[in-house]
Amino acid sequence: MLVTSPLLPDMDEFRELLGQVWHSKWLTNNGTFHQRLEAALAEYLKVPYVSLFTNGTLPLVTALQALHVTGEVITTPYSFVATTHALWWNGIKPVFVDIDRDTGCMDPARIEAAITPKTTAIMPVHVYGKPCDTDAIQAIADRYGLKVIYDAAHAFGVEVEGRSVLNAGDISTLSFHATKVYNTVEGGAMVVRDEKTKRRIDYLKNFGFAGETEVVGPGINGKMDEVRAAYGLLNLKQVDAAIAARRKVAVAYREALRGVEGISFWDDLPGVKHNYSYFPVFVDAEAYGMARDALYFKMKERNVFARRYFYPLISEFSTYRGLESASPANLPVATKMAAEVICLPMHHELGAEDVERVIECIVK
Ligand code: T4K
Repeated sequence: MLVTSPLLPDMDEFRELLGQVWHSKWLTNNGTFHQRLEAALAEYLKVPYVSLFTNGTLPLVTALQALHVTGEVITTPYSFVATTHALWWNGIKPVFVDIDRDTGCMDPARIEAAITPKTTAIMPVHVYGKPCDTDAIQAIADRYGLKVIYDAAHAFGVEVEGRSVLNAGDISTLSFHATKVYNTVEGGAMVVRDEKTKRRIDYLKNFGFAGETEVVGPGINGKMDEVRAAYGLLNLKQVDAAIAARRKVAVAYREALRGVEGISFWDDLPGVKHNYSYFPVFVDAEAYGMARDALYFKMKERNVFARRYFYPLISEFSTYRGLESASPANLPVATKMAAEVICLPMHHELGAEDVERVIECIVK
């Protein structure tokens, strides 16, 4: 049993759309499926504008460029490595701050002390789809004149009090990788507030071309093709059902694991529409009587492939380890969480028997 399984569209329906792509002979560069998916996603996600990308890393790289972010950016070490790599690709120095134990997201109380005259932006992550404290982060950004770019790779469809979390900050980015709640095989998107920015992003993801002969900046090739946009349109029809199935799994895990000594997890937050993209549990080695890694390998022996997302911390990888802010003393909460976390299998196809098998590994 793997940690996740991709949501796949109906093969016949996909074949039908593929036929349309073949017939049109228009394969990429802002084709009709691309346009339709952008509009459909903006509506589904309750956001003003969506610009599709070929993966979830390039919108991060492009957002930083589009907002002219330079110098230093305050970010979290508790994420997938792409978050910090996007800064590196822009020649920006990452400054890591610690996270909040209750959400896994950047702790706003740690941000101000990390601001220097070189700081130009904050790049938090709604990790596991848990919303950051966006009000607190925005208040600091406003006070210091900083941009905010949310890596919302995990936050597809997440809402707080009926409003999309993707509307926070200046820009949010999404990943539609095969392992995500909603996927287009590989894919991603940027969520922007206004038409002018959307146009600029559309230029930048197409090498900077604004028309046949004008290039407005050093853009990149970040475009999504027609085949994946068509696939994405079909997956959008079934993503609600997939999220509902994931929720059932989360409820079953919580029911079975509540009260198991040394195992903790998060409950749903009031007022939040979650997407159940991951189900992290935390292993207190002493109280549980077994370290996280021992449990992870025990599960593996039983063919239950959980994952240690996000271990090691980004700040522990060789590229970033030398930074002052990467020291474990600066990141005690993140360091502890990375040592304790294990993400249990979580996807739309897991049945009661699968859940039972996972639980048996942990409880017995
Ligand atoms: N920001 C954040 C916060 C992110 O989490 C990510 C990506 C990004 C940015 C960048 O977005 P992208 O550029 O990737 O769109 C996976 C994904 O590759 C990555 O997209 C994701 N985050 C990260 C958290 O997880 P791996 O190395 O763990 O993937 P892999 O190949 O080990 O797959 C995990 C499990 O999924 C496998 O055990 C089996 C299953 N699987 C996987 C694939 C690819 C399938 O069943 N089918 C498949 O096709 O990184």
